Amino acid sequence: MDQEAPSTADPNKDDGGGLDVTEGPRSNHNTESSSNLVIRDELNLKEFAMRLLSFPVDDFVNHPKVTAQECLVLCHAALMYMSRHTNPCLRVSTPVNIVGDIHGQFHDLLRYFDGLGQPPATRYLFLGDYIDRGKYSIEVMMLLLCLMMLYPDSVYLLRGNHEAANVCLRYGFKDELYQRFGEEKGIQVLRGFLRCFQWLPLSAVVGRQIFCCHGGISPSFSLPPFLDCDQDACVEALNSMDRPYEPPQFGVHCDLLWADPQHNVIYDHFQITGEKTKINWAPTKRGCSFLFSSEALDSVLQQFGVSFVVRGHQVAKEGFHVLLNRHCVTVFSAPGYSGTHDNNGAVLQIEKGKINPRKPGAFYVLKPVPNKPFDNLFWKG
Ligand SMILES: [Mn+2]
Repeated sequence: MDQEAPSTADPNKDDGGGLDVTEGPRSNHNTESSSNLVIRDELNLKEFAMRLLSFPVDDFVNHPKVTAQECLVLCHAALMYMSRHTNPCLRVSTPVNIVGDIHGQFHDLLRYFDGLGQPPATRYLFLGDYIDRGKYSIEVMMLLLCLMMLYPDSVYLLRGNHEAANVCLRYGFKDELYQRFGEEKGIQVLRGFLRCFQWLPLSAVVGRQIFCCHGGISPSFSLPPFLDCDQDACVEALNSMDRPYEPPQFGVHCDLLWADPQHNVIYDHFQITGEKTKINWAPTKRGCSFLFSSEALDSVLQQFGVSFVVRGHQVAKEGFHVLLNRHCVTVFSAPGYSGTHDNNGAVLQIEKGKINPRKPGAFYVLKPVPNKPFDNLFWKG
């Protein structure tokens, strides 16, 4: 079905039925006839952002009002926006705050905005994993998509491995949508989000000196089309990928979403000669992609002409973890992750201008709020 919200829809009724955003980008996007709920309109986007931004950070019982219809309309608008205005590899200028995994912890997202400033006055690059685990994933995703469209020069979003059908059906997001909107509307909204996720950019280069992605680097960077490429040619090769897509099980797009750094030296266990062989890429327990060594990282840094890789994807006790000769920075921004960890959350603050190749920036750290009601905030298991 190729249609917007029917013009006969009652704006006061949260009726997701009939809103089937099934197609990709369309040129004939007529918001006038689509619905009385014209969330694409800038004023209404602002109103919607304000509704979420003004939610009290200590209210762990209620949710801000977000309807199924608003989700569908905003997802489609975000899909249209990303297909027209983003590349798979973004260029982001400084100053910028780099935010790691949020995982449905909406209150903590608001706490970062309180501490560091709201867009557009403050610029943010988010490294993905907005959803799952926490029970406010709808609010996190909707606010960030909304801010991305309102403030294109201040809010940049990358895809995380959780922004994919085979992951978010299992770790809470699907259940949250079903619980909030009922099964019938919930599945429509889920489809809308999944279609939107298929357009999220995968990587970014900050100030020409930092490479950012959710997971990590790829052994595919030493193969065509990346072989012998400098930064501009690598970015061009990354941008040649087709969207929309679901993350594949192997290859560069899988690695950008799933790879992890490995601090210790990795040895090959296949010992025909009895000698241990040091290797730079090893299989991981996650079931796809690789662990990468310091040497593997250094060759990719040299190829891209950057000083650091900044990525999320792994819980860090302090909210951040600097490793591989200080060339790889993990940023994890969900304090008290999943209700089962007592980790801090952190955001990496990159200042304006040239980046120090020894130290990319400072960390803004949030401690977990004690005694939060676990059942209201997190999915079990
Ligand atoms: Mn992840």
